[in-house]
Amino acid sequence: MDLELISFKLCPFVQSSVITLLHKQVGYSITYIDISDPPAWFDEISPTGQVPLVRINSDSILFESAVINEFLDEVSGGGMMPSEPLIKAQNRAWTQFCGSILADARDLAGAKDENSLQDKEYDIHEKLGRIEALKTDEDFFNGDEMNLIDTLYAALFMRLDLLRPAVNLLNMEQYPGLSRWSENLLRLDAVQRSVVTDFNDIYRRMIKAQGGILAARLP
Ligand SMILES: N[C@@H](CCC(=O)N[C@@H](CS)C(=O)NCC(=O)O)C(=O)O
Repeated sequence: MDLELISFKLCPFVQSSVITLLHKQVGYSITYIDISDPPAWFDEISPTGQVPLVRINSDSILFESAVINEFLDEVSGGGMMPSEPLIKAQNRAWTQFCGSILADARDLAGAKDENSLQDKEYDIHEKLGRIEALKTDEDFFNGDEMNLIDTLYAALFMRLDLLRPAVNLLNMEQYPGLSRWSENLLRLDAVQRSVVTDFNDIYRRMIKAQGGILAARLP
């Protein structure tokens, strides 16, 4: 099967698909676009105007990262989703929840005044607290193996880590379970190789370009 991942270098949802592909050792090619100025061919094939998008055998299109990731897992032998229906459904729900934290983190990074910044910090802490409450001592979300849900949290944790000099959201005292989970994920080869080599710089520059409060605080 020929897989082409349409990507934007800073997108956490794309990153979750790349982690899945690397972890499952599935061959793929990657095409980067600028999502703020997408090419005409992308608008033609993308139902939502969003990345990630996967083009399969040059003709079929899949969109929505969670759907893409389940497909990638299934066609490569499975194993990254719990088999029990309730746990599987809960994994899907908490994966979507991660998407809402990523949206908060994006808004936080662009916040132009202290009130908006504090509101977003509050929202993020509220959500991190909920996941901390259900995190077990296991290395990853479901146990000792990385599952699909972990791939999006890995992208979130990478961003929270990069924001740390400006705002320390994920700290060991407040979130011991999440902090250990983050460390376990960020040291994985598939996670480290899931972004372009100059990702940290590009991410920092994107925040600086927004000119918000965090831009001033980031070194
Ligand atoms: N629910 C989507 C979210 C994807 C998403 O938000 N992608 C962003 C980039 S990180 C995007 O393409 N934004 C462009 C837009 O919304 O117009 C998924 O999981 O694939």
